[in-house]
Amino acid sequence: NGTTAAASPTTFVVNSPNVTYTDAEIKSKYTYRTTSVETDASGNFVATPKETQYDFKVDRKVPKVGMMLVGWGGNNGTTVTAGILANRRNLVWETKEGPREANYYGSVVMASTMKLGSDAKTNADINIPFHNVLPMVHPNDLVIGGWDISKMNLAQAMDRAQVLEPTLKSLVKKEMNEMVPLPSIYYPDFIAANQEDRADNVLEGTKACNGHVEKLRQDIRDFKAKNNLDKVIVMWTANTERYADIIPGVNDTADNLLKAIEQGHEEVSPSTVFAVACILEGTPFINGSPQNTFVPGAIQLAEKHNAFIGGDDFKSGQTKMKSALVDFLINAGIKLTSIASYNHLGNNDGKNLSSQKQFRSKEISKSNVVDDMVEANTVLYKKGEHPDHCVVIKYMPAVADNKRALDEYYAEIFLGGHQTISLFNICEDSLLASPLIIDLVVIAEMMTRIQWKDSTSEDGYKNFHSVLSVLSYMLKAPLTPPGTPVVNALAKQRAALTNIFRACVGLQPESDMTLEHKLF
Ligand code: NAI
Ligand code: DG6
Repeated sequence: NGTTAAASPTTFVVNSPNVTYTDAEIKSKYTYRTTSVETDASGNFVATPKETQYDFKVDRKVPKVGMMLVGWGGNNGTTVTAGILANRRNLVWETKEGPREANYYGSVVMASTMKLGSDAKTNADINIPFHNVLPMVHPNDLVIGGWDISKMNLAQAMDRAQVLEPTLKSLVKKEMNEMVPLPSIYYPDFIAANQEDRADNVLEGTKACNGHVEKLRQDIRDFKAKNNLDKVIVMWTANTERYADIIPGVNDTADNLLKAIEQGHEEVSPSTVFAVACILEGTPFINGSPQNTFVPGAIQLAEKHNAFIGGDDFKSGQTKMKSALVDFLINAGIKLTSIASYNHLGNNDGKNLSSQKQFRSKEISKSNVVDDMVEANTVLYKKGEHPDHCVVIKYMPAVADNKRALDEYYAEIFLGGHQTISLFNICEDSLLASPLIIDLVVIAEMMTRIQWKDSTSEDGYKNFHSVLSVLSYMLKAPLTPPGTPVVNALAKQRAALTNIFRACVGLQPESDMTLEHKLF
């Protein structure tokens, strides 16, 4: 009857000859169906359905995972830490609106569901929590650590952030008092000069060097050993840096980048040094900020070492709305002609972004998010035609973490008419970013346990490509394997994620055809 079944069991098995389960693994045989298009002699397209057979293998053992945050003492770092502690302990706290309990709202992994299929008797949709599709780590079990150039313990840093309710803070304060960030690398030229007064926890040296790479690698190893971890994921949630210049011979290849670090070249940023340390250590590294951490040499180094990287820039509020709304407008055949995006915020991120070079990094990542959608609609847009798009960010200390984002979307509609849509989006920035940090860590870790092979080849199983573009949903400027397209449209990004996970258990992509409700 098409309605959603009331109660959905949270675990499932796939009953198919193409799927086998052992205690250690889930193996699936999967037919990937695409359409190959050629142009014939008269210039017409010829579309040919194509099938490729893949084998997927999922390691079922959920490891003990550490999450190390660069910028742990910042607003995101303290908020995600307090949030995980609150969830782990099922905390409830008083607010002026009544008691609130810990949750993972805003996390695709923890708070969204996926349609498994239709009830065999009633045809009602059966939905399961996304977290149950594959054997993923539970965020409550993450062991948290990290670095910061500020030596405040996490309880003081949480106060500095001004994000959480005092009642919640009092419940996690004792534990967070004991958490102190490791000293980090600080190359002042890469972040705003106005950040200098918090840099009291820094390693010696203001330029990249092998010593820094080795120290960060040792930090990861020590953290792993001390907490008896199987795996660590590192995430950059530190200040937005300026872009690094791409210089031939310096950061254009893996070897040149390593040489540039050894020689202390000034165009190697702290975030790139972290990335290199993680790659060499075989630790997945994700960049939550907009700068070009992954210079070509860093990507090549990751490929060489078969290490996982992902980025860039958490897609939390305004840009998430944009990548959904623009997709809707253009797919509805409405010709978007301009987007004016304005923000003001008063947290330390806003303070850092009040400096022109750091703002420029953010401006780039916030501006490119509509390109693929515009390019795909050749009916509305001529080749090279693009909507005007302007991004403004202002620092307004009084509003602290409660970022304001105002957007005007201006579009051309039927017969020369116009549609203007205005959005006013107010949200605590770090409460939106924290669940994304969790999703990025959980999904990146899951990807380290998925392997594939071409069923028709003699080659054995291998990893997904080093650049984890499957993380795109959570990121404003998704990094993709060199030479592959960037997908910004939010619905497509989610579909890629859910359908790849479905393929790993031998399920077809989620189809919204619902023929069972149309053909009878
Ligand atoms: P924040 O300024 O509160 O925290 C950043 C922390 O990084 C600070 O504690 C700072 O001391 C530390 N830091 C700076 N350089 C460092 C280094 N080299 N090593 C270690 N620590 C270092 O900023 P917030 O709000 O936590 O945001 C963090 C990053 O995430 C920013 O780049 C921001 O643009 C980005 N972001 C935030 C989003 C959000 O919704 N909150 C969304 C998208 C991106
Ligand atoms: C002002 O835009 C500050 C930024 O750090 C953003 O708040 C952050 O990048 C989130 O951006 P968005 O566009 O996803 O809300």
